[in-house]
Amino acid sequence: MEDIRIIGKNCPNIPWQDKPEDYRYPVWRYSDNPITKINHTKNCARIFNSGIAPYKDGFVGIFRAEHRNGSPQLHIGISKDGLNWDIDDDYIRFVDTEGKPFQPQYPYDPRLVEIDGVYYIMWCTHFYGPTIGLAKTTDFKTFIRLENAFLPYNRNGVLFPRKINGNYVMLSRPSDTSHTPFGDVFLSESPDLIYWGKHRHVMSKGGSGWWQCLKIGAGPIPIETNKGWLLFYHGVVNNCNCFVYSMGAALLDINTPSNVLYRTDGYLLTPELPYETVGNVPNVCFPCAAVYDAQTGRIAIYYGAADTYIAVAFTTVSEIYKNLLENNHLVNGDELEGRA
Ligand code: BMA
Repeated sequence: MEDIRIIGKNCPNIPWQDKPEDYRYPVWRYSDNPITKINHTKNCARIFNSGIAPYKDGFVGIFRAEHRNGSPQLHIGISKDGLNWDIDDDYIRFVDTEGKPFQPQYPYDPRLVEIDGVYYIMWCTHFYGPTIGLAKTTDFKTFIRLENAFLPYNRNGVLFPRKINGNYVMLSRPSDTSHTPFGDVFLSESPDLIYWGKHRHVMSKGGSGWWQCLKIGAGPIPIETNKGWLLFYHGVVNNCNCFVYSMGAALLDINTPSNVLYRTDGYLLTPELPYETVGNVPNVCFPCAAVYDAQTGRIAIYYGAADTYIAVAFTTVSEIYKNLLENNHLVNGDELEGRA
């Protein structure tokens, strides 16, 4: 069997720790988690669910920071090692395509992707309810807000890192106004990041594992491999106390990414440690970013922990692929039902 490999850039300074020898699972945590603290800056009371990407000789982040009035804003941060972050105390000011100020209302859960030298930010924005906001920057100084991608209600908008068959492609999770108790992942295409169509269903909630029985949502930007797109996503179960957010992975067809090739059966990461189980919202692991090194196959995943901190977990593309092959959720091909 041919090995899986990442198709993309090398990142030799990727945050990394080897897997502990006695650890039996494919994703392991950074030993100094969490990497942000409560009241990280004067204005940023809690920083979690954030987009991070390699930039110049280090890393750049668009951080979801809740201010001391309880509302989120987006803040920029830079880091040499991807673990120690210098995060601006002031929030990002956006302009529209004509250069006039345009400030999104309570933006949250940003993702960050580079496509052909332009960095795009997707976040959950307010437009008569939650939907997907979009902006671009080339220098992390000027942030140009583009048209919202979708109608309300929607969350977890995640652009692929390149056009597929000539179009931009975005994953999203149609939802409702509040703490949505349902949700599947869909995909939409656009020639210009303005007009979206060719909507396709990608993955349903539920399946054989209770951990993802309520709703699911795309996480970090999909990683291109020679076997397909590697997607980390969150899955949610509602127990008698709360929603519990865990992380799984799927492999999507390279040319038709609405076609799910494999999907993990059990979760890869679930709240277990105090910074994940205790916080503003207990029991949340919410992955929003992953950086990789194509040469070694190393992947560092950034996830929001308990809506209070950012934490890091490590894996390799081979570990995840092996897990996907051995624990494939699609045993009965049930994802094929109802395909557009
Ligand atoms: C979701 C989003 C996330 C949050 C999660 C858990 O609906 O709002 O930002 O991390 O709930 O509270």
